[in-house]
Amino acid sequence: MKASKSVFTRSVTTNRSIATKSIATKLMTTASVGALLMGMTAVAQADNWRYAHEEYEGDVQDVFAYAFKEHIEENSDHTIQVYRFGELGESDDIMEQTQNGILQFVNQSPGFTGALIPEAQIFFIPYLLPTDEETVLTFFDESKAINEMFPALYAEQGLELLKMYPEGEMVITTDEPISSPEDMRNKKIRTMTNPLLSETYDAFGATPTPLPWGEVYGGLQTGILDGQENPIFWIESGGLYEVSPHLTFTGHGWFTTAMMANQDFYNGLSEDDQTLVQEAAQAAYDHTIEHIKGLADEALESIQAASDEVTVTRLNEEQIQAFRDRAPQVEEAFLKMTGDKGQELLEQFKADLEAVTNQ
Ligand code: 6CS
Repeated sequence: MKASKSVFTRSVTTNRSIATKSIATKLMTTASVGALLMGMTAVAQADNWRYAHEEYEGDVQDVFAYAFKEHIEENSDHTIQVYRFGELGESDDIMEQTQNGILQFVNQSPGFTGALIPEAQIFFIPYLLPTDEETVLTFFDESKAINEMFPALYAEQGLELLKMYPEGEMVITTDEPISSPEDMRNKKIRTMTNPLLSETYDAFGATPTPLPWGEVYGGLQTGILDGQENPIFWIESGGLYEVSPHLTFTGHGWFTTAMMANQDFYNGLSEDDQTLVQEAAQAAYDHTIEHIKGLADEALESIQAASDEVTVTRLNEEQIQAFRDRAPQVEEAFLKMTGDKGQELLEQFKADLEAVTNQ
């Protein structure tokens, strides 16, 4: 058992709790959340910081958030209140609350931020990142594109980017086994809500269907959707295998996420507190990277133990090539959407990848 799991208890979410969370999410508007939190501000101390993320108890973003909280609280008098998925709305809601200064910290994935910061869609160019975990982790640690160029892009939206990190390799789940772009024809595949991911699934031969997370389980259950993509730990945690049981490892990308602060809040901190926040983000990152090692294998074992219906297809090189052949058109679409800035980022991204691949 991983150290992180013994510290932060993990719970598997049931269908019913997902449905309940989804309904609660719909009922809770950004305005009502704002009013609720503003009310709390009146009684809360200035050093009680609010931090929302997109996942459930024990999931990767939750592990990061609690490690961040632990570091802040052990090294200062400040406290952190963590809000999980659904408590304050969908991913776009918590981003809006952070930009408005209602929340101090947020974890939002480029899958959603791509609509706000087009360059963040770079993670959805298929086959850009390798599948080898060690290489990917070194890339995130050392990449100039990640650690120097992205902070400037987030700053344009009033956000202080603190960390970007991978959560796991993307796996496609569908209602029947697939092994080629032809098998994807007419399949309505849910994507996170950024335009480039729609281009990817279009290129893969499917019908992309962008939706917020709260709609996914129900969509698969009712047949409105035929499939989706996510890392294995989330396919287990969200119970997606129950309603979308055929898993395909295509090797086309990683689920990446980002943790950030409202920039006005961050700039208003004392130098000591800025250092504390940076150190807490680094400690949370180190802890989370250890947590994700082996997580996918462990989650896949749990899925296979829980369901006889599940099939797992690992595409061979030739089958992967059929999908990889469709990547250039997505890269072109990325460049069209992002212009010179996107081009510069992509060039640096590729140079950084080459540097870690040749190590
Ligand atoms: O597919 C999604 O929308 C969700 N997937 C993960 C792994 N985290 C949060 C995100 O909302």
